[in-house]
Amino acid sequence: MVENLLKSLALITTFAILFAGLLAHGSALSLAMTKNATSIETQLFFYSFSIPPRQAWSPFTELATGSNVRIVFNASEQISFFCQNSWEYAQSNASNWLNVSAHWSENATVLDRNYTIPTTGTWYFSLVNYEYYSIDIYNVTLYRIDTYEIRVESNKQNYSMAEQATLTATIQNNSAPISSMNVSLQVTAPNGTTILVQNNLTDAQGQLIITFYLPEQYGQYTATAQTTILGQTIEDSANFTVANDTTPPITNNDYDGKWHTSNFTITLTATDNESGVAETYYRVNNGQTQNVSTNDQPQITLESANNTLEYWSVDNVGNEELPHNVLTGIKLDRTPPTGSIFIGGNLTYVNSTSVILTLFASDAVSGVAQMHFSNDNMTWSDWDAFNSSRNWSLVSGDGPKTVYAQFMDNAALVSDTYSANAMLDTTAPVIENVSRIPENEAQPMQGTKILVNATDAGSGVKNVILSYTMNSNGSWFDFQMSFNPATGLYECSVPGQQANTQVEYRILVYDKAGNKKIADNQGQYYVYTVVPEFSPLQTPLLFIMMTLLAVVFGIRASCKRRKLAI
Ligand SMILES: [Ca+2]
Ligand SMILES: [Ca+2]
Repeated sequence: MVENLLKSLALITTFAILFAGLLAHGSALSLAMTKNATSIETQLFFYSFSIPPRQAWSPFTELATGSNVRIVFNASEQISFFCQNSWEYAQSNASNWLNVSAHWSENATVLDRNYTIPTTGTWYFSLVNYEYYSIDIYNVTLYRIDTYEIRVESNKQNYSMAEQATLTATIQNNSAPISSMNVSLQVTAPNGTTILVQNNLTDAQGQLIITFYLPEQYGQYTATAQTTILGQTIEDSANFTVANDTTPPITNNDYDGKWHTSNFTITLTATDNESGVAETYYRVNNGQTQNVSTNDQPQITLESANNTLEYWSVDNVGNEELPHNVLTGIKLDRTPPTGSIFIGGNLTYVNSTSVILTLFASDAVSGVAQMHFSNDNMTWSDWDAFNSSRNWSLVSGDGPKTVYAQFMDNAALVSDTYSANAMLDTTAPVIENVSRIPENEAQPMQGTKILVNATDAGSGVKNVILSYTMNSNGSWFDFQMSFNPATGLYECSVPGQQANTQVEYRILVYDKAGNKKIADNQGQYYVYTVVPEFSPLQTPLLFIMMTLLAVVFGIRASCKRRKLAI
């Protein structure tokens, strides 16, 4: 009953407490644990009330991104159940609550939380009391936590004698912008004397930059920057050296001397034992001068057998490596070779599994180095030195054959696969039905037609030759037989011969793969003879007639001679 009454009372007693507690502004300091940073808490508001409101709001507070705030909530007595109480913070548009809240369920009298502001803006802090517990006193305090940090740097780690040096001191605060703050800069020389003391205000970014000339004294110098914030002194120091250095750096490269097949980096490594390396410079193929700090290590991107790299380093006091190093013959080839393959001189048919391959390949950058072959595009011969021809064995068995070739360049890039096709035909043609017209003897000067049926199932008949000789005199005449589509036979005529001539002939058939078949009547040749001009019975009669004619003409002649003599 009492609780409900209190809740009702609280519900209608929503406190508008904006700006309440503002008068409680103040500063609480906490000692920095580190030398170059300190945290300082500034109280932004304080509010105290005895009956918990439904909702309590803080005043507007401008906070930067990354600002740290701390909220401390005190109750006058320990309470066991505060889980419905919630602190939240929101941007100036209070309806746009961020999903950041601290629900308190601790059995304690103090809630102490730190938050980091996510976005720059004007912020409220609000207590929402859902349960309306009656506690004698609530105290709510909001602090901003300023973390100041100081840093000093020299523009170089190593200077040469009497060089101009630049020191930069920077103060940062992650909870509020820096306004001008006083910074003391001091430099101690190697012999312990103080050579510079400057007290100046920083700019709005918290920076103080001092440029001065170093004395002629080798060794290590120390720069110290110091500032005091609300009684807290923070400082930072940095060392730099004035080096006794007359020796330039030495720069080495890691190129392996080999062909590379993709763009690659040559790493330059420089050493300087005195003041240290300030920068390494280089020029690729006589191009623009570049440096490793800005442009990274040199890249070789031009396909060539002779890229060049000129490189050198400079140390921290300006000694330059002279003469510059020049690396030549840097090899890059990204392009595989191209080529072609032919079986024989581009044969369509072959009559043996042993063939000669004819090869062409080119590679513009590193050159063709090797080749290998395959009958099935899976199992490959060993790599051999490239040659324009090579003996090769096809897979046995008549039929279509393919030979595959690949070529490798000197950078070990392998070409596409090239191939050549040929028909393997190891089977000789077939000869049937050698015949002639007339079938038996020929008359003197009568031509004789020879006919033959020649076929080849593999590559086909290329040509059919009739070869004949007369009277076994050792001289053979060859005639190309022509195909007669009407009869399906090859035919050729032997010219007419003199009487009593004996003609021997044979037929040779070649297929397109070069296989030969001879039909020669089992080595006996085909034979026909030319009959005599007259029959044997007519011959004696002819002789008698000729003799009689001779006698008659002989008598008449002697008579004439006799008359002349008279
Ligand atoms: Ca040096
Ligand atoms: Ca190539």
